[in-house]
Amino acid sequence: MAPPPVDYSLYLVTDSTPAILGDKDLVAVVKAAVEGGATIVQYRDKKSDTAQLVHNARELHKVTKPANVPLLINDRVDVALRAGVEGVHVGQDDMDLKGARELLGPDAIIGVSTNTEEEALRAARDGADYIGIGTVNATQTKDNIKSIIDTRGVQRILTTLVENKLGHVKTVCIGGMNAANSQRILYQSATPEKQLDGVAIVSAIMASTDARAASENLRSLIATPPPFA
Ligand code: TZP
Ligand code: MG
Repeated sequence: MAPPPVDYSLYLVTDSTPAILGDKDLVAVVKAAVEGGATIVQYRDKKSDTAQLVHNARELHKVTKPANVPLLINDRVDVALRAGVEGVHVGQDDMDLKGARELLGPDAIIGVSTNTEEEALRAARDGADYIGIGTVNATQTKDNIKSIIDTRGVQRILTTLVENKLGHVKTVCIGGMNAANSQRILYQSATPEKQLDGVAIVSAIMASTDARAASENLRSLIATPPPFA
């Protein structure tokens, strides 16, 4: 049986650094976010060693799996395999998509970070389930940002996918997304043929003192057209 369709609408990307997570507990914050309506979670952790990554991934999976929320691992296909989670998210400098697909199999969810039309086309052609499009707005959360592409850049990528008959690939945008801008950016980046499937968020959820309420609020904003639409 084919795996169920994935809901990308509120895509939580974790961050365990003190600047964002503070002294909160990673698993507790993700649990609250899932209760509040996060639809998919990416465990992103650039600091922990492999054993810790596998441990944390398993703990996070105990929270996401019963809620039918897919858990993906950033960068590390080996960790995804060991923890038995639903997929991975790879950047342009990580394991290539075809290699990840070979290791994880056809049902795994595989996403790729993209910043340009060329990167988006390549990821879609190579069989990405979704692409992360960014960086949309300036953000402190990520080092080495290539370029800020704004809603126009997102729209150019959506248009290019459709023009190349790759409109089936799912899309989320990332970078400085929050409750104040998500509705507008979803709306303004849309083309007549294709719109974003969701927003990917780190700090607006992970740094919040109430991840559940933040997620509930974002989920309802995302589901509602902006007042000026
Ligand atoms: N990729 C592009 S921007 C970004 C990543 C992982 C970080 C987004 O974090 P925030 O806090 O939602 O701006
Ligand atoms: Mg990466």
